[in-house]
Amino acid sequence: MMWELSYNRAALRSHAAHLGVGAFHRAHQQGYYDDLACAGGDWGVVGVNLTPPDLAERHAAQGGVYSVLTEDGDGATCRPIGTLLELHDAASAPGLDWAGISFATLTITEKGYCHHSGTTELDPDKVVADLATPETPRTAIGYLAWMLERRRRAGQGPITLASCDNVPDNGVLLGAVLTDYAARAFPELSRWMAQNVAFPTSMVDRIVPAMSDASRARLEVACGCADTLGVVAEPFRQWVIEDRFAASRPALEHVGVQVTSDLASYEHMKHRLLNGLQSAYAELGRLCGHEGSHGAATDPVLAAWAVPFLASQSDTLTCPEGEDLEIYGRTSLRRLQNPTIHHPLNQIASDASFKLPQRIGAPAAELLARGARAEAQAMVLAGWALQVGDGQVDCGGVTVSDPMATDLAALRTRHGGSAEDLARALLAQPIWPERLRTDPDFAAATAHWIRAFAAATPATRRARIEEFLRERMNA
Ligand code: CS2
Repeated sequence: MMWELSYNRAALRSHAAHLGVGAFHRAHQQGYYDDLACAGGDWGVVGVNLTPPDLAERHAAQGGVYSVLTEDGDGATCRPIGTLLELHDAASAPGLDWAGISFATLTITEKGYCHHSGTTELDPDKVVADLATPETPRTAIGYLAWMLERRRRAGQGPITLASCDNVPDNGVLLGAVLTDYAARAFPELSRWMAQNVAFPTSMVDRIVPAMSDASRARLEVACGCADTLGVVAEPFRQWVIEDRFAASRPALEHVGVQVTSDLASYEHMKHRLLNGLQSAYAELGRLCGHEGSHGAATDPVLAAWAVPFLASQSDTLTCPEGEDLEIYGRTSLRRLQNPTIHHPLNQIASDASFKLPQRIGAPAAELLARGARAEAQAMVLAGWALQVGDGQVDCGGVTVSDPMATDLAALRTRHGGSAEDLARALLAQPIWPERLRTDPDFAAATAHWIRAFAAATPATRRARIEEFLRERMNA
């Protein structure tokens, strides 16, 4: 079958680029570009993927068009997407000409920034190979620097690079690591960048689990043909971007993207409520025997636990314009309860050392600083302490991976005999905010929950969480 688009794909132009064409990008940003094309715009996207799987062949095989199936308990909608004009893998990407591109977005995951987690500092050890041969880069940071250097040498104009990953101040982080890398790789680039590159911060949101055989089968029934690029996602979507651009850009505000000068409040709300709850369920849910976020979010004990957790996370937030934190929290829980979205907890638990600092660590530190207890956050970090470095494959066939797994698992082995020592050793890691590293009461609360969860079965762990909820109600 041929996909039917309501616009002429041949009339689109490659003005935009995206680095990291995973399931998320295909289900999220591409939908906005496609909406623009449906409304008569001509912005198409050049996709670049530096890491496997190689998708260029699949993209070519189906003429560049694929489907997005959105589902929840109320029904399903399948739509074709035609705005991903080109797709380049690591082999062809370094030779790509970015001359016509004025706006580029990135979803390269939290660890893709080659930084020290919890900071905006480049970790030079992660770019050693790229710095040795900066014209054949392998990392996203090395790749962007090489594209900018070629742009500078060719006298081409300014460009906007918008990070869309779940890291705090993602535009600031991208600008900082890229400028540092550029200064080491190309003598004149960082000065040129200061005049010619804008790094808006942005917040993107849609739950898009990695595709499984089951979701691929549902997608293919819905779109009526084989589709190796298609994705299944929840219906909810949001994109908020800071009003900071260096060059021409798509009129995203015409298709529901919020362009604002107050990005931080949206970003914190999303990281701490939606992502915070996902990560909390990744740790506590696995301890209670769940494999996916739907199972955890519909477990009555864990659903009830979300209420005090979200309330304490909300206490650290400034409500963004047009939002309501209570409704946002309730909606977040409902989104995780979507029966059609099978999001393995092991997928969410992956790279926790790059996710938990902003999702759990920062709000916990802020609560402690104002004299509150942060007990729900200590429970999550206790769950992390007990499972970090496990790499078990029993949850939905997905393995947990984390760049710090080996070091953290070694700490776990060394301090496994004492909950206090383990809590102190893990909380002393530089990924956490200062306050968390030094607060004896938080370490004691974390140790308490490590003990409570350690020698227990999923059922008794649930019972301990239930007890915690009862005590809170009676307090
Ligand atoms: C998830 C996110 O795996 C994870 O880290 O928490 O991918 C989450 O589903 C998205 O941020 C939702 O927008």
